[in-house]
Amino acid sequence: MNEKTVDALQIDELPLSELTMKHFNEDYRDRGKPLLIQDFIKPSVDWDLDFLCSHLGDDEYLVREYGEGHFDKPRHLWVKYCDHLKMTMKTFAEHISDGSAKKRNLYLAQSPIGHTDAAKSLATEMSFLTQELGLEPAIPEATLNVWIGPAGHAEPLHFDPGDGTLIQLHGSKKVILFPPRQTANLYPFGFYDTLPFWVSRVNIDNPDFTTHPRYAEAMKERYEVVLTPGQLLFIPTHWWHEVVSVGEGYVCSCNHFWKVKPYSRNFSSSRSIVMLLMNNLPWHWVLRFNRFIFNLKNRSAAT
Ligand SMILES: O=C(O)CCC(=O)C(=O)O
Repeated sequence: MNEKTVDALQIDELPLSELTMKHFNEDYRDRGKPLLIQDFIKPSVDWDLDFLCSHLGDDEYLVREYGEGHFDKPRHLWVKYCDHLKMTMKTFAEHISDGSAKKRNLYLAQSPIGHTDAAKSLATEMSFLTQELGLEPAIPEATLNVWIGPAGHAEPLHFDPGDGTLIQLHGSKKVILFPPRQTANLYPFGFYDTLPFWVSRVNIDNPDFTTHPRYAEAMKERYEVVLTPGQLLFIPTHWWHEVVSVGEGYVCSCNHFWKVKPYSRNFSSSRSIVMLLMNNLPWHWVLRFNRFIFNLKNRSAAT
């Protein structure tokens, strides 16, 4: 099935010393173009399990459980994204160490840690992003989120409603990206489908060109980059990305979501407009409306 190969395109890379607000705004943020900053932090602190347990050990985090064999099923046939469990960092670290996190495909994903000492150790770097590059949090409560998981885990292809910065803190991650103009060729789930409309039905690690023939077109604009500790990747809103933990052991990174500027970049596709609306309405309205439409759809499917 995986018979088509095309060389991946490269993301621009810059050392921190060459980055000014003007350069970043004009060449990357305003254009919605990804950028890798090579030496964003000096990795003097390794965010390994000891560091994570000593700083975050007793706090509870939401862990995604994909389950054994989930990734072997064709993605367009998935009936759920994953299950969610709550556990302390110490318990999660045990699952990593004894291999059960890999077996059960557990991923501690997008967990806010802004209030912790661990996050405070990145205060200088975060103030570079806000003061020197002019980034503003996507919503006032937006904070640093931690992502930790066993090597081999692939966080499926999706896009986000805000600009993102992903900082690598332990181990390496391969990020595969496609620009927003490839959205139709990536077969996103529909509105009120089994999976959210910001997730792709294509398993890009084993694509099925019979079911998803237009993916061959998207492959011509497939970008790939490997993030190593200390590096930062700027991922503009609506850029599709899959994030694969590579190497041995486990990986840890932090991300933050930022306001999209210029505002017009919020309108790069019909999907982005729906996402913008969702994020600007009170969340309980959105949930109530979603429940109403789901019930309506299920009722008409049953009759
Ligand atoms: O690190 C990951 O697994 C996913 C990160 C991500 O999706 C993001 O930074 O937007």
